Amino acid sequence: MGNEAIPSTHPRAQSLNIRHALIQGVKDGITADSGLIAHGRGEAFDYLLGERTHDFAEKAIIASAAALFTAKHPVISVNGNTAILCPKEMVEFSNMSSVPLEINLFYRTSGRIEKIADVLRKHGAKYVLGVNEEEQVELDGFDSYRRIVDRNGIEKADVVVVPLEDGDRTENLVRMGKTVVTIDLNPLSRTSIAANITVVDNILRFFPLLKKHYLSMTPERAKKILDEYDNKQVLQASLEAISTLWRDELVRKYDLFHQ
Ligand code: PTJ
Repeated sequence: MGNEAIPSTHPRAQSLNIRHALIQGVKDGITADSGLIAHGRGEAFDYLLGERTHDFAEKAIIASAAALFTAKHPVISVNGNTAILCPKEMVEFSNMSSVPLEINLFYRTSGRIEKIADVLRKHGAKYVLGVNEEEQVELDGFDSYRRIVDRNGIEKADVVVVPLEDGDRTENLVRMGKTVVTIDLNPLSRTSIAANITVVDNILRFFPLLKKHYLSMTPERAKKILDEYDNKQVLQASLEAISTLWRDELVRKYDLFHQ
């Protein structure tokens, strides 16, 4: 990720370079143009969260590792933003855990599916679903193109990871009895509230931590973690962090709010 206009010394160089990687993703037909707006919303929440993984997010990541570890048919849904933001780390996790990656798009076109599949394969992905039309089925109750899924992936999955979602799908998947893990920086989104496990963190920081916790999982530990996990508590903690973090930071940095 890099853009010649952005000096490496710029205090927000990394964040700006990520924007440019997504802009390039749109130019290359990988990311949806709306993906840039979705990213902007995510950036705003990340800013409010101090751009770091909080304890409540790590708790949710540990629960995600436990859910994937104990699942019979886990799957990770991939869209045009994740394909640009974290292809290396996502593929590394998928290959290591044998959890397949299924391309499932809101703004679905066959061209975008092929291009995203190319990105994943270039990074060495062994398990890519959602590309073979003969394996596609349509789920009931979904109005968007997200209804088109792979029979070996989302259709039969018991645990589905849905990063950067757009709403109705999570509610439907949960209604179907599937466990949904989402990664969404906005704890107030419909997806965040409907999911069984909500990781309020940047997808950029998610997969390395998921890998670490997955590697140290055991069946007994996974069961205990899932029995004790409370997603409402995680969402509450994230809202508290958003409302207190910046007040504290601003007081310290700029002496604001002091009379
Ligand atoms: O590639 P497609 O066609 O499947 O389309 C994908 C997008 C992202 C365009 C589509 O799913 C969409 O419109 O999503 P929304 O409704 O804008 O929701 C995206 C959510 O992801 C928002 O709640 C954002 O706050 C959040 N988000 C954005 N960037 C990140 C993020 N969460 C975690 N990490 C991020 N980097």
